[in-house]
Amino acid sequence: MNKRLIDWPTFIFALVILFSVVIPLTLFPEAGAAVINQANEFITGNFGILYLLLGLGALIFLLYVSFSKNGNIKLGARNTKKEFGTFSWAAMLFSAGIGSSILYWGMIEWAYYYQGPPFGITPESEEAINWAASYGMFHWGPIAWALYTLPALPIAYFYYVRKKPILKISEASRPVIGKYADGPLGTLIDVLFIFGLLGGAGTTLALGTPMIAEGVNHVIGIPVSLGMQAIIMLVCTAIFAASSYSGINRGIKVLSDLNIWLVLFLLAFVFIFGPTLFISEMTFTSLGRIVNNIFTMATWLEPLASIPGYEATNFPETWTIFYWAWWVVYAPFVGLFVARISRGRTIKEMTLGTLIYGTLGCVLFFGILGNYGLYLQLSQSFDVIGFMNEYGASAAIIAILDQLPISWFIIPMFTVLAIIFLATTFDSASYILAAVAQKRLIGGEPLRWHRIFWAFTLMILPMVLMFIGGLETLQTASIVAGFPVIFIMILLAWSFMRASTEDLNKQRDARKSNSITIDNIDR
Ligand code: NM2
Repeated sequence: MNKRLIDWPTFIFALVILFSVVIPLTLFPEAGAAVINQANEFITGNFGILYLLLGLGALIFLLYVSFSKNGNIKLGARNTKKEFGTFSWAAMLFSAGIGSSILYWGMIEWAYYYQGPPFGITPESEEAINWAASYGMFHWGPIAWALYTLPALPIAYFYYVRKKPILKISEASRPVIGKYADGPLGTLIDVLFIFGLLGGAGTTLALGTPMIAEGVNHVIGIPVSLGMQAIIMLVCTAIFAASSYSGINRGIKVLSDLNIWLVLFLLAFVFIFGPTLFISEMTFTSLGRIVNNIFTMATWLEPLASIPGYEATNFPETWTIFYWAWWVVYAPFVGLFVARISRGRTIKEMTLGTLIYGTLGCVLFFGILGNYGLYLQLSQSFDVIGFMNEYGASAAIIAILDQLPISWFIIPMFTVLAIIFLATTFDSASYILAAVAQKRLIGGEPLRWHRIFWAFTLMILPMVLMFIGGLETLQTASIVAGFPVIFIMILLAWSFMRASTEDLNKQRDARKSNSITIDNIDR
C-alpha cells in the first residue's frame, strides 16, 4: 500500500464535502430536503439556458473537431495498435456510461410524456403519443452523448499524446490554467468533479434500487422494505467493488461484455415476441421526428413561464435541463474512462464512435422497451398508466414485463441485468475516482485498495438517505452537485483546442524547417 501515491488534499477535501452533505441531511432530513429542492429549482429555473447551450455547443464542437485536422491525431504513437477491439470498446463505453437507469426510463419515460406532453399539447392526444415516443430517445440521443464525449478529448490527448501518466480533470485543464493545475485551483476542479459524480451516482441508485427491489419481490416474493433495499445496495456494491478491484482488463471488461450479450437477448426477445411492426414503425417515425425537430427540442425553455399568470408545464426543467445536468455530472468520469480505453484510436474515431454507438444503443432501448409499453397502453391490453399512477413507476416496469411470454424467466433476467448494468457503471466510476484522487498511476492503474475505498464511498450517501426516507431527494441530486461541472466542461473543451492546435502548429513549423516531428499525428 503506497500512501505517497494518494493525492491527499483532493482525497480529504472530497470526503469533507461529502460528509458536510451527509451529516446535516441525517440530522435535519426535512429541512435538508427542502434546501436541496429549493436549490434545484433555483438552478433549473434560472440557469437552464446554460445547460441547453452547453448541450448544443458540445455536439457542434465535436462534429467540428472530428472533421478538422485535430481529429486526425492518433492516441498513441503512429504504430500503436488499438488496445481493445471495437466490440469490447463499444460495450465498455456503453456499459460504463449507461447504468440501470436506461432500463428504468427506457421502459417508462413515455408514460410521463404521454400524460404531461411538451409544447402545450393536450395530454393523451395523438400528438402527445408521437412526442412521448420521441422525447426519451432525444434525451438519450446525440446531444447527451456529446456531453459525455467532450471531456474525453483533452483527457485522452494528455494521456496518450503528451504521455502524462495522470488521469485527472485538473491535468486536462493545464493548457488553460497552467501551473495552477498543481495548486488549490487544480484540487478544487478535481473535488468538484468527484462531488458531481457522487451526486449523479446518487440519482442512479435512487431510481435503480427500488426497481431492482420490485424485481426481487416479484421473483422471490420478499416484500419491498428498507432493509431489503439496503441489502440490494450492498450486494451491488460488493459486485462492482470486486470488478473494479480486478481491473479494466479483467472484471470490468468481462462484466461489460456479459452485460451487452444479455441486453441484446432481452431486446431481441421483446422485439420478436412483442408487437414487432408497431415497434419498428414507431421507432423509425420517432427518429424522423427528432431529426426534424432537434433544434426546437434542444432549445425549448418555455420562456413564457416567467410571465405572471401563465400556466407553465415546467417540462424543460423537469426533463431536458434535469437530463443534461445528469449527463454532465457523469461526463468527466465517462470522458476519463473512454480516454483510458481508447489507446490506438484517432480522436475522430473515438468521438464519432462514442456519439454513434452510444446513440444507437439508447435508440434500441427506448424504441423496443418503451414502444412495447406504449403498445400495451394504446391497444388496451394493459393499462400501464393506471397501474403506474397507483403503484409507482418501478412496479409498473415489472408489470409491463409480466405481459411478455415466459415472464417467469424474463423478469429475473431483467433484474439481474439491472444489477449488472449498475455494477458496470459503478465499477468504472470507482476506478476513475481512485485515479483522480491519486497523484499518478502505476502501470496505468490506480491502487487496488483505493478503488475499493471509492466503491464503498459511492454508496454512503444513497444508503444514508434511504434510511432517513430521502431517496426521492436524491433523484435530483445531480442538479445541485453538478452545477459547477458546466464550467469545467467549457474549460476542458478550450484546453483540448489550445493544446492540440499548439502541437499541430509546432509540427507544421518543424516540417517546414526539416527538424523532428511529433510522433503522434497520423495522416
Ligand atoms: N445518464 C446516462 O444511471 C445511469 O444509468 C447512469 C445516467 C446520465 C442519464 C447514467
